[in-house]
Amino acid sequence: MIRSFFGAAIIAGVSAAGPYAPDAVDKLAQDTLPKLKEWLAKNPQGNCTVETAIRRREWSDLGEPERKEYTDAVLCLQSKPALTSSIAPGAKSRFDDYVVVHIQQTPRNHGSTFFLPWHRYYIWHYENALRTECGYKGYQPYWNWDRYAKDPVNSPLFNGNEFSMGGNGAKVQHAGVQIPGAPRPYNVIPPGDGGGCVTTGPFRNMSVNIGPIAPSITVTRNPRSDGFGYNPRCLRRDVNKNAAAVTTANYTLDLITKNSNVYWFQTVMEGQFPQGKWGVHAGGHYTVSGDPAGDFYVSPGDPVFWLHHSMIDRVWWIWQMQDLVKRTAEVSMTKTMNNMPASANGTLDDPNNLGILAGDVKTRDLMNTMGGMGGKLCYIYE
Ligand SMILES: *[C@@H]1O[C@H](CO)[C@@H](O)[C@H](O)[C@H]1NC(C)=O
Ligand SMILES: *[C@@H]1O[C@H](CO)[C@@H](O)[C@H](O)[C@H]1NC(C)=O
Ligand SMILES: *[C@@H]1O[C@H](CO)[C@@H](O)[C@H](O)[C@H]1NC(C)=O
Ligand SMILES: *[C@@H]1O[C@H](CO)[C@@H](O)[C@H](O)[C@H]1NC(C)=O
Ligand SMILES: [Cu+2]
Repeated sequence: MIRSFFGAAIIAGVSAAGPYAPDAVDKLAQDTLPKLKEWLAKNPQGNCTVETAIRRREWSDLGEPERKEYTDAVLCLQSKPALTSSIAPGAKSRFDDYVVVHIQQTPRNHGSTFFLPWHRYYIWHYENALRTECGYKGYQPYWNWDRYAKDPVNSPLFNGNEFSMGGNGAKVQHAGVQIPGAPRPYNVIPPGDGGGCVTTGPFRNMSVNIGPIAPSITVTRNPRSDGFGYNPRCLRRDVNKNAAAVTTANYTLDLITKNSNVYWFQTVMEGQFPQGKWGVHAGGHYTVSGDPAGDFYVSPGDPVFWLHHSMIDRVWWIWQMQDLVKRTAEVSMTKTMNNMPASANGTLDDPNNLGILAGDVKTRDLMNTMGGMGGKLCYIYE
């Protein structure tokens, strides 16, 4: 039996995938967990302690049956009727509802104060839907990019077996991903060996229903200009190690340890395209690529999105643990993407909502995974 670095036993699954030795970011998380305990001793959060907190686990640390329970729950969400069809006639399922909300709020929640807290709320709500509406007993898994970066196509995430998140797309000729504003040679992520429909794994039959809006490959246009019309098509991917190359642990470790304020932490994470730096955020999205994963607006419509953004949230959590007093109270940037149109600086009192799915939660209440939202947030990453 192998023990994970937070001491919880991992019994199943390890033999199928690895085991993966802890990387430098895992070690940093492990080494700084005592700071979280210290902070909690001074700032008790009711019943939420490191011992009672939910544990979000890495994909291949889940046993194969647990991975299947997760993908079954996602398929279940894709089979339940949508709540948003009055806004988006193309939305056909509860899964699509989340895509609708992301599309509506893309310009507000990226390159703005809301990027990290809003996505924290969004993931928590989705995890909760899987549990309460689809009987899922586990928690949201994350994708530790480093584990698979060298060979993502053959990884437990994308190898296409029934315990994966689905395979690569069929090979089609395409030009790779254009990175706007980046200098050569960083203006294009060279293509991988996919680009077509995913034909293996749990999501081989899934229908992508809304969008595209800003596709990175050629896709039939949506009948409506807002992307909310019905446009059923296959899930397409171009699992791409060229993009994954900027998500290895050394990039993530630098991101966490070399950026001591949230402005730079978030800026480096989201990418500095004019400097030719894609960042781990774009790097992870374009490791999947295709449609809808490569579409800035519609990306949550590829089920892998949720594992990627959980890693984004985990990296924020690890960064916050380095200086909890300061970093659970620190926001920066304005309320609009790249401050366009110009807007006021964000504050801890600004509201975040999930459209018709869930109401306002102040940014302040999303800063702390241990007792935030009146105790509803209580999780760590293992
Ligand atoms: C703590 O208490 C709240 C409110 O009673 C409850 O919703 C939550 O599930 C509890 N959390 C834990 C970790 O026991
Ligand atoms: C996909 O559809 C085929 C044909 O209807 C069916 O036999 C198969 O079980 C489905 N697989 C999944 C993973 O949904
Ligand atoms: C990370 O390691 C790779 C491979 O050794 C190297 O090419 C890259 O420059 C490193 N990145 C950083 C940010 O250190
Ligand atoms: C907004 O934040 C920037 C950067 O921290 C700061 O320079 C500026 O003074 C702030 N503006 C207002 C109106 O507070
Ligand atoms: Cu993202």
